[in-house]
Amino acid sequence: MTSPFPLSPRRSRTPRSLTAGILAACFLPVADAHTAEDATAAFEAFNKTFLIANSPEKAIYRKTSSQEKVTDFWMYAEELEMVLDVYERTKDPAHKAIAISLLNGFTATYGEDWANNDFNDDICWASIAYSRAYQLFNDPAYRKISQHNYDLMYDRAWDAKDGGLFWKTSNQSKNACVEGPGAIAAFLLFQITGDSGYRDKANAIYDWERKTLFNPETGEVYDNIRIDGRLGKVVLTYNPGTFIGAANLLGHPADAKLAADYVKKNLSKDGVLPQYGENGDLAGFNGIFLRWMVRYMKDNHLEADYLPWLQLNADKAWEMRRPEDNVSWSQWNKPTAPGDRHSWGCSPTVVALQVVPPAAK
Ligand code: 7K2
Repeated sequence: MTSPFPLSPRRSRTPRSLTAGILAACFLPVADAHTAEDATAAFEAFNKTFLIANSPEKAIYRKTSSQEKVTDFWMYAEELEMVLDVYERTKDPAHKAIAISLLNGFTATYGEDWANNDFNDDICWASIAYSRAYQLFNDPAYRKISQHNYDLMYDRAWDAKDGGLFWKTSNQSKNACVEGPGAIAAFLLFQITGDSGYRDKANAIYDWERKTLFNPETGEVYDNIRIDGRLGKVVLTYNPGTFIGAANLLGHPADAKLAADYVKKNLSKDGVLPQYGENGDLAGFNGIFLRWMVRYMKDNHLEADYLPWLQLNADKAWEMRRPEDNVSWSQWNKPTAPGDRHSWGCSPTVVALQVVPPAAK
């Protein structure tokens, strides 16, 4: 694919011996390096394809590029996080305005009280998004929404006898997708309210997840445990992602390293994160992984260990975009197909380009 920025250096033009040396050193395939301009272009392309503005103050993301239907609750919550990633990078008032209109669209669609959503993880994801929105924009309404819904989730989800948050209100399993986000959401609430009770909750949830769903021998973060004690042992990238995020926030960098190294060495193929299909929950998992992985890397100054690998993923994500509209899906080993696309499946590319620092020129 021809680069829209012909002046930017293309690694594929480096002399063969040097390329071979780089390859031998990192065992990673080579892709064109992404730039800050690409990161903005990716966001603009996503909005052109998936954003529907009802008014200047209210917008939503649609589920697919061919339908008006709004994207599902938890996918929308994570797409809000994607937009906050954009604003954190650019601090551009125009991006702030887009974020606020989409936050308005979220509450217009799903309300300010989420008690009728049976998925405890959904409430954690959205609580994280609203706490982050408060941290960035200082509007107390966002803090209130986050706190109110986290509290009602926690009251129904925490197992006072055995520990852990139940995934759904039917209380049949405890899943990493609620534990990691539940710990992160509690810690953010501690940061924005000053109430140390939230820090205690974050620690208790994290400790339970580490004891129950984490394998310190291998670094695996398992998906879930059912009430009959059976473990669902699949490792899906968003779970190590939020485990790493919580471990980093709560002061357990050695745990974060084990989980990160497992994803790097055992889940990536030729360095590229798993090729989750675009249709369904898994489609956006690599964006969640990258958000928390990069934060951990930066906070602990581990660029030498992880940055080339993470840049490879961001670069591949962008390289696989469709030249006609710059939209890129979730499978970074093959070019984005023409036709109808899912917004959730196209969000990890946008996240990757925001959070992964571009290679220095
Ligand atoms: O089984 C859980 C989880 O443990 C697993 O990792 C994923 C992916 O699937 C569910 S969680 C995904 C969602 C299902 N639809 C509605 C969403 O709100 C919900 O959280 O296999």
